Amino acid sequence: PQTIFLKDYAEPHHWVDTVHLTFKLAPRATRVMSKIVFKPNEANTGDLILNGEDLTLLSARINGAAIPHEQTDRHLIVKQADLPDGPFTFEAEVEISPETNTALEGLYMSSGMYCTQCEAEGFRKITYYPDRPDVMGVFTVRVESDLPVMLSNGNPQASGEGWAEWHDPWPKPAYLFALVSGDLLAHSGQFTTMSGKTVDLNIYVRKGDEDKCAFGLQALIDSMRWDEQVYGREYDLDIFNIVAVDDFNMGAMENKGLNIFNSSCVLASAETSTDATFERVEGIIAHEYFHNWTGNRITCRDWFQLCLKEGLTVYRDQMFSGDMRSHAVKRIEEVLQLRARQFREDNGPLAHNVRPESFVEINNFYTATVYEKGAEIIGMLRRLIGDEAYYKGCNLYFERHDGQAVTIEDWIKAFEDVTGRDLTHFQQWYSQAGTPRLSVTESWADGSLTLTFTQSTPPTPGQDDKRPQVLPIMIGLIAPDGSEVVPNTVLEMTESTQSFTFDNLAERPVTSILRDFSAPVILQRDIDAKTRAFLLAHDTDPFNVWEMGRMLAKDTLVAMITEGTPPTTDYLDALKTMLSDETKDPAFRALCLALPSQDDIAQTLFDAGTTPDPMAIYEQREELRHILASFLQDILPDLYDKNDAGAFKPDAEGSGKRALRMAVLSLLTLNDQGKAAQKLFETADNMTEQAGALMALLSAGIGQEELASFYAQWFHDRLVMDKWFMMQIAVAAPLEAAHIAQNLTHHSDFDMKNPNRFRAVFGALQGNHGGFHAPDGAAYKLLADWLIKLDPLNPQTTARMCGAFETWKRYDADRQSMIKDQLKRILGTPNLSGDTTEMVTRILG
Ligand code: HT7
Ligand code: ZN
Repeated sequence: PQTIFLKDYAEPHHWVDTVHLTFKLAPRATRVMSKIVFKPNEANTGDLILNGEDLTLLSARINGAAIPHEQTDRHLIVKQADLPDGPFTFEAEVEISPETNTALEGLYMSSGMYCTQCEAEGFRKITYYPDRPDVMGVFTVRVESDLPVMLSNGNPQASGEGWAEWHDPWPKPAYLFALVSGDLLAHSGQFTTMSGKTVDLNIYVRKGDEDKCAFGLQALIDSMRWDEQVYGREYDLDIFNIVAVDDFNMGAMENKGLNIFNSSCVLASAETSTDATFERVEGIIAHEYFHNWTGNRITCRDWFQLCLKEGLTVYRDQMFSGDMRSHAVKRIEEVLQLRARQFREDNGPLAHNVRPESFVEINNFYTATVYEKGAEIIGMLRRLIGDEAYYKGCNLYFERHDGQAVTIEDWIKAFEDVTGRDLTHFQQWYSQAGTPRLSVTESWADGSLTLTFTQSTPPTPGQDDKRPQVLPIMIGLIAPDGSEVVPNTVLEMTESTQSFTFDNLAERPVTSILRDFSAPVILQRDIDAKTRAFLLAHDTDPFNVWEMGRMLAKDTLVAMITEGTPPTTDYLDALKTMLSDETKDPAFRALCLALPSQDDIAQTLFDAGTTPDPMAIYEQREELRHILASFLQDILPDLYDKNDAGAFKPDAEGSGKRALRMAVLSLLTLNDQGKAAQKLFETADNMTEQAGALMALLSAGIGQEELASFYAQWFHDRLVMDKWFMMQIAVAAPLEAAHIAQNLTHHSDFDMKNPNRFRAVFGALQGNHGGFHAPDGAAYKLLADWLIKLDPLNPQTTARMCGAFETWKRYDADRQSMIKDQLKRILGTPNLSGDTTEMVTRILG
């Protein structure tokens, strides 16, 4: 496989005007007829280069005549000398086999339906085409099928028995092409846009799933309205279709007018879905819808610019979810996720720039860094320039680049133009990997407080020397009486070391630093117990209140693990006070009660220069759970009763109460031998509580009967069964996890070809830190065995799951050597895919 470099970008030799495609669908012999009008690119003339993989070419003509052409396993090339002058029409007929396409890229079949996934480079598995995002064409598609529903992008144009035609007036790159055909039912609605146009909305699902669409449809309507109200962006077709597909490598795909969703990210009902699922569905529907402007109308010039659409769209979906629910709670959840996924990536062998400079397989760069750090960059930009300039800049970007394929430079330029600022230094966030460490000291004299910040970023693979980043550090100052003397203030740090002074202060205030997590850094602050307790009680920034509690919990666990010190009353009392404070949102209190994950503790220990012992981490975290259960025993039953949300509604209020109730139940179960959890398991009318009760029981080492009855109740529902597989592995004791996972791979409902099921088992195994790092190395071996089996079928999912091994350098010599052995075994597998080869090679370093 070849490495592709950003610096080598060159425009294509040919642009596309129009594309006509006809699909005669058949499981093993689909015919695809294409008619493409090309025009030469006068700025870069040359051969006609078309991508194509796994295609059987039946015919190729230019302007109606057969043409001399070269064909390799990846291209069809027509020499410039053999091309007519000026525009020409290329026609081809190819045959493909969707039924045997297990990679789920291109045209494939899932549960009897035809569907496509073309991002990033899947269109080349459908027909010969310049499959690159800067080539945009107007598509007309005819589908011929035995199945009743036939969909493609854009607006429906005509249809008859066994055929349908679609026309998409908006020029688009091939990665946004989509086609679906199946025996599907639609859950339908309408939306009237800000200019009064009516848009038909449909969510297409398999029979039996039609009662799980209402929430998704409402989320779509809310997203459409929000994008009009907040960004002024209106939808631009007569119809917006969503299709739920069971076999899908990622969450969803924003194809123009025809979003395709992993069914786990669109279907939701109270009985079968947890609050977390409802929240995810709402967020992903919004994300894919928002791509219509940030990604589709304005797309990426090349795949190195992926963060241009993904970082911005994640930022937009985060803002939306904050507006729909609670900004404070959402921000804490975002940071938890960022630290768990992106910091982990940024501090290991897979660290890369938000805009990478090279790749072998672009699918390996749909990462937390591109998505989540990409979103953090947008948040920082907004904080630095202010809300008004942010929206002005966005509007300028939309106006200036509508219909274009652009770069990060184009995005930044819009903000330079509206603010008059030079954002060159800020733009370095896209080209420097690694998480900055930020430390701070304070000095106080004569009514002046000086904060001195120092930043440094550790080396990452291929980038030894790091420069200071531009950091918006939001702070607040609080007087000893608890009043805020300096409200939210953004300090703009650009140097390695920089001081900021606040004058005319009557008394020395307490500083609240990095409010709302205003920059994606690791804050290293020596903070004494008194200051921390003060901030816990008085900080007006909810993120920092949570953060103080988090630090207390982490320090407590680290001291238990490394020194055998029992928890201090500081921590226990603070937690009790917080939990009992009914002025605080239950969702927020639930987040305060949740202990840091084992993986988080392992990284914290490693950062502090200690080799983490996964067994000690597991045992001490369990010990702390027992200590909390006992210390809080007088308030737990009451908290449990008071947070009964009543009839299920998947809104912020109900889900917040249930989150607190389930977190409480998990501790309560350690005190009452599972009585409350068993009762709830039997009586719950919603999955949040049923699964919450089951998890509480399993986490306490009981609940096998309930696990069996859960199976008996839900074996027919594939999404609930994913939970059944996942839960028992996720909470298994370290020495049992690999064994349980292995047994489950023999279960008749285990299907390695279904990415959701594969992830339910092996995602849960790698997420069970103690179990994955059990001393015998059984989990390492089991995962490697299955990655080797999956790779020939589905390289994309295999490569992604290799990330389980990315933290190997944290651990002791024995574990390092066991992991390396498995990685080398994977790498030594004959015919290993390029995707997996690239990932394993990078992880090994
Ligand atoms: N833009 C979509 C990315 C995506 C994808 C990428 C590679 C392989 C399969 C895929 N399915 C979807 C999803 C998104 O970010 O909106
Ligand atoms: Zn996206």
